[in-house]
Amino acid sequence: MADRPARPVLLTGASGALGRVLARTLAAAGWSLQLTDILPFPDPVPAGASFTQADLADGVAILRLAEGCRTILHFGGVSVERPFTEVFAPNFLGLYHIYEAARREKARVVFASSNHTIGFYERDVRLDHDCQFRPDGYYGVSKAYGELMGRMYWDKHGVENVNLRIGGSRPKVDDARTLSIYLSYADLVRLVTRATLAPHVGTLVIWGASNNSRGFWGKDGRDVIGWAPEDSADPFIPEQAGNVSNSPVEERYQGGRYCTIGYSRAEPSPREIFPPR
Ligand code: 15L
Repeated sequence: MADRPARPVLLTGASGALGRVLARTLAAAGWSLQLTDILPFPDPVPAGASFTQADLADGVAILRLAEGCRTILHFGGVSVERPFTEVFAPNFLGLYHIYEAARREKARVVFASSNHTIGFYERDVRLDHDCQFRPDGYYGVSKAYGELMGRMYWDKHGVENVNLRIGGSRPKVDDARTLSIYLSYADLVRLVTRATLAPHVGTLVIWGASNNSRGFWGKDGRDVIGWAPEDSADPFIPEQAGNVSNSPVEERYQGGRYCTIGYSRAEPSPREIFPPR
């Protein structure tokens, strides 16, 4: 199998933390990249790439940027919990623009979804990819909607998509929760590479986590793309296992701190109203 796509790849969110990692490493691997973000690109634009500043809410701009691309790596939009009115244009309207562009170009979408689609599951529950959504805020709802949009565009229009339910992809394991959700940058790059190059994917959900013994997540579509994580948060267990907050809500749920933002229940919720299968 080829180690790089035959056609250009559109990367949204190129100026964000994960976008910058992907831009640098995929360009170094010889990929032809069309980079975009609402913010300027903070690094020198790598060889083989071009950068265009654009707003995901501008559908015409997104259609133009996607012209000739056979893959859209959609890492753009709001990436943390924010009020609904701030999430709406980039993550709901923008996602629709991405899928319309993919439909027109017959492109595959690789979507940076999030663990916040299922953030209100307790931490001792092991989830498979077909569990029900339990988003922990408007951001999580926007990512669940993005996955559902992928389901619909595959069934209705044959637009392939791989939904990466990313845990915590950051340079360091910085607390106890991250021991369960950590995705190293190297595992992320290999995951995006496989999701792009695999010959047929249909519509898939894959947990974006390294090989963490304390992980929350089980079955998913990784075998279809031939990806397995190689790194692990485990070496950081002695250093980080005791690094917890003093919030019972944060420590109870997989989504951690996001669950506490705007939380207004007086009593803890009963366990497993929606038991996982
Ligand atoms: C996410 O989805 C965010 O994009 C990232 O910034 C982290 O907050 C991560 O989740 C997390 O759950 O730690």
